[in-house]
Amino acid sequence: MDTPEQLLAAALDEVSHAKSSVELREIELKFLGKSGSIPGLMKQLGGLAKEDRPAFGQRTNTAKATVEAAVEARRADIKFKEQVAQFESERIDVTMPGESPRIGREHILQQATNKIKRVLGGMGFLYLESPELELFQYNFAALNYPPDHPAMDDQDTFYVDDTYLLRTQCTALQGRVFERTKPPLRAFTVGRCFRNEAVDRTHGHTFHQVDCFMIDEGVSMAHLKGTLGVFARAMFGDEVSVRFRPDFFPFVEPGVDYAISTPKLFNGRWVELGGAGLIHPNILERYGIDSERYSGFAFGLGVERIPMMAYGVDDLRQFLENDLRFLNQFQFEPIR
Ligand code: FA5
Repeated sequence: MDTPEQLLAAALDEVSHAKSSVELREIELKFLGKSGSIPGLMKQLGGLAKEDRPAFGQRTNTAKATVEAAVEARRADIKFKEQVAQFESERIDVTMPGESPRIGREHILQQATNKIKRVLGGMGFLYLESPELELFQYNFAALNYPPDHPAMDDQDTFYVDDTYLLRTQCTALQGRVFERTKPPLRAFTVGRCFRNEAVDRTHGHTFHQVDCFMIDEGVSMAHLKGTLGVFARAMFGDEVSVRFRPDFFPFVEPGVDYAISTPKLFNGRWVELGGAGLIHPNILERYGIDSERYSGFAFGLGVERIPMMAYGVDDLRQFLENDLRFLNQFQFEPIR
């Protein structure tokens, strides 16, 4: 029969050779578990002389405590080694080149649109949207185009039926606003327009426009000029100048087209941006706005013109061709 000291020696030997926490746990159960050999020593008590029992019990407890301490110490040791091994196997080489994530960027026309929204929004114009599939009524009739007027030929479009068409100009927003809102008002929109055009480097069948307008008492061409000047400088830089020339649009009187020039762009050549003017009194009256008391200005321009001028892109068809080699070149910032 084993003595406590024999079991203690055997246990310490095995513990010291345990190689893994699993193995150590088995050894712990073998010597210290409920039916382990050290607690099993107590069964011998009955066979001992009464006076020998306390000493035997004490030797057994000493053996048990010593083995417990040895197991704990060994466990900590093994755990440390196992962790070191795990860290080693999972080591990350931070010097290895990473996989670069594919980060998208906003389309160049969206970047230009965001900038336009910030600038006009910052000047107190409310951003609104109106449908691309528009009523003939808002695209033409409400804008003072007489029936069969040749001005509509300049904006030949895609008719869905006699009532609906793909809008040719963002100016179509105006009637929708005037019938719901009384002056003073300031609003603008940016969106897609469509024309049945002979497509070339500066004309697409699908393009984008800004349309911006305000109505208040005493609004004059001076306000239009001032607003367009601030807008152009915010978009293209402080050195830009704006030129106005008479032009005809049925919904403005007087009507102008406007161009900008800056020494940094196209050697200072004038580049046309869009049309503008004072909102025609007929339109104000049609919407119950007293044209003696109120007046308004409106201007529109092609969004494509902005990055074309900022980057010297000479063919707007590239904007919608989705060639990433082209699109990835642009991070729109004003030219300063
Ligand atoms: C208009 O569309 C008027 N609605 C502008 C306006 C608004 C005048 C408010 C007065 C008051 P126009 O047809 O000229 O006007 O177009 C304005 C601008 O849109 C052009 O200068 C050009 O920059 C752009 N644009 C017109 N057609 C196309 C096209 N097919 N492709 C690309 N851009 C175009």
